[in-house]
Amino acid sequence: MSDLSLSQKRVLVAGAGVSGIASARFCLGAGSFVVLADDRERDSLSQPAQNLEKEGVTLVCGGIAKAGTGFDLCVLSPGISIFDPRIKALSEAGAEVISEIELAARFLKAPILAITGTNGKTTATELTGKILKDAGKRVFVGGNVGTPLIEAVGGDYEIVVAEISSFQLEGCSTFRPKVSVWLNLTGDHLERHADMEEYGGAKARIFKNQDSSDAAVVNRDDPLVWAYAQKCGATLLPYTTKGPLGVGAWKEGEELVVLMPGRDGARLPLGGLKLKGLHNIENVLACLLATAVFGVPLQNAWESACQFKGLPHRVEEFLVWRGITFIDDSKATNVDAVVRAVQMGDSPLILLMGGVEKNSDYSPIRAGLEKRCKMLILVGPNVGRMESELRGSAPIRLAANWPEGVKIALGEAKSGDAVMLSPAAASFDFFTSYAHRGDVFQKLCVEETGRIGDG
Ligand code: UMA
Repeated sequence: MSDLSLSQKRVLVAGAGVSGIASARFCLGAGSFVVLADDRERDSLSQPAQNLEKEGVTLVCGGIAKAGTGFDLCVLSPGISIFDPRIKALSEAGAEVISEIELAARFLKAPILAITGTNGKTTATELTGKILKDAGKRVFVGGNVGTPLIEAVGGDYEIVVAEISSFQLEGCSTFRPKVSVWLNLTGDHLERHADMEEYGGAKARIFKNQDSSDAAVVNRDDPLVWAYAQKCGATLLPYTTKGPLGVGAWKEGEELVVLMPGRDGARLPLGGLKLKGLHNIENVLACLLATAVFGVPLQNAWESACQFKGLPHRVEEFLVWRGITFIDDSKATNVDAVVRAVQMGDSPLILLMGGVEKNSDYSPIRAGLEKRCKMLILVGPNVGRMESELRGSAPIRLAANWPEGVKIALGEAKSGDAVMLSPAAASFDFFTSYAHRGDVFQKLCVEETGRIGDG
């Protein structure tokens, strides 16, 4: 079923989260018979999911398999793997299985600027959206960043900027962004993807249908991304922080240089940038190239980039108390993100880690800890592997929960130190999301320091 008509089609939407709800509503509007299925029981589904029943969607709860297999199309939520045996059974029975991103891409009229990578993709997506909006373009910003991409269909947009995860790319077949951006590739989500090859292969689908009339913005400094880029049919726009390239964007001393093919280049003084860290310079280089493809003058893009303060819960300094700086990096749900956050400063560090482990190799964090970490506090019940793999790189204390972790940190911290949450794990042990974890951490720090006082 690859024609565009959804009318009278039997559609199963698997997963009733934000992606599934938006997909079900879209397919219903397009005239399909829609079944929305979820493994959870009805009572634990959100009200918007339950309300869809009144609009004509059939809700199947307590097991996706209960929906049966007689469908023309299955729209998969990102949280469900395309390799799930129940999903395989659907395709064996004749259904075409696609992700919500693929569904949206089939109906979107505006060109797509798609951003993927293990880390930095939300920052790059938001910054790209800001640069384009500041330049007066009508822009939709969505995808993995939060608003389902399908909600862009039918809107009056000139450009659709989409953060795309490996989960979403798995279910893409005809998806073809005008501009793809691949920031980096390091170990993550290995609880879901069988190995790095499968994870990288899913991400590489961002290039699959691009040709030379499209552009691919790629990190020249990431050997895995660069290797995948060699098989990409799009016009490559590389960037690097390690010196000049013939074309693309790079850091040269205290300046960024951007040279688009066939156009005048620009030299941009780094001083004005509020975003900190080499990884953010990489993100900015990618955004400058991606937005230049859509004709945004480099000086204008640079002004927007300099105004951008970054996002909550990404190495966010939220409190200074008695000379101690408190940093919320709750978004660092994987090892590479923690490595980058630790590299960003040189003051003595008290680091709090912990959460739901993702079968990660923690050893890359060791070098940074050896350099500046005066105490590593591991929080929660799932930190066994972290403890054994990081032992010896810094003194370790264990905390049963986050209030206890914060108390231990405050007992240890002195003026000039930094206290940072950078967990290297998912948040679903105690929290609903990384943002929830970050909010709770900030509240605990503010309350506890307030209780102790400034004296
Ligand atoms: N479900 C099942 N069976 C399963 C798995 C899930 O029935 O085996 C059901 C759950 O019971 C739940 C629903 O599926 O009711 C949840 O679907 P989902 O996990 O796909 O989540 P959504 O709420 O639809 O949000 C998804 C993305 N979630 C994931 O990729 C896990 C959101 O990214 C995204 O913002 C949203 O679509 C809109 O595009 C979140 C994320 O954590 C932020 N992404 C990962 C990351 O950034 O690391 C990839």
